[in-house]
Amino acid sequence: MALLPILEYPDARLKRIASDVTEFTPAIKKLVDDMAHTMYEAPGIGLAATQVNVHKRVIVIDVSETKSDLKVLINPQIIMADGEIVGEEGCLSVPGYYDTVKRASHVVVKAHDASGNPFQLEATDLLAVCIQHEMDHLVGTVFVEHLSQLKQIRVKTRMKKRQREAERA
Ligand code: GNR
Ligand code: NI
Repeated sequence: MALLPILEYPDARLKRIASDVTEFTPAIKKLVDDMAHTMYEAPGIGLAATQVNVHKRVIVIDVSETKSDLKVLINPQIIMADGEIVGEEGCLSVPGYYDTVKRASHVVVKAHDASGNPFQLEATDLLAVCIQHEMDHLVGTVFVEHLSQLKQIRVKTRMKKRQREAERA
């Protein structure tokens, strides 16, 4: 299993739109394994393929306390969303920055697993938030893009400074 490098905002590659997975090949299974490993190692509660510069509609999520409930969502589609939840979010592509975002509090999503089997998942609270955060990545949206323009400029400035410092180190 490989640890995959995670793109950091405002990298232009985070804006790419992911394509549907059309064939459930061993390469897709390897991508899912590598993404799960990368998510657990980070550590994070979700990871979208876009974040590891693979522009396919693949998400891994594990919001369990014990990190023992991996969910793999390929070609996910939200078929129902209702309610509202305002919660603090973070993102592995925006390390060190957290802010509140408004999301649907209850979603039903249909997706395929790594073998191509279709399933539906009903989610509330943190899992619902995480699904929406990850699905945003697949269409090129990072959570900070839900914040005010002023905050987006501040986050960009902070991230660019961080990246310059990392280059010097
Ligand atoms: O690890 C993560 N934590 C998190 C917390 C609140 C809302 C969403 C998330 S997802 C994030 C990992 C990540 O960046 N996924 O894209
Ligand atoms: Ni994220």
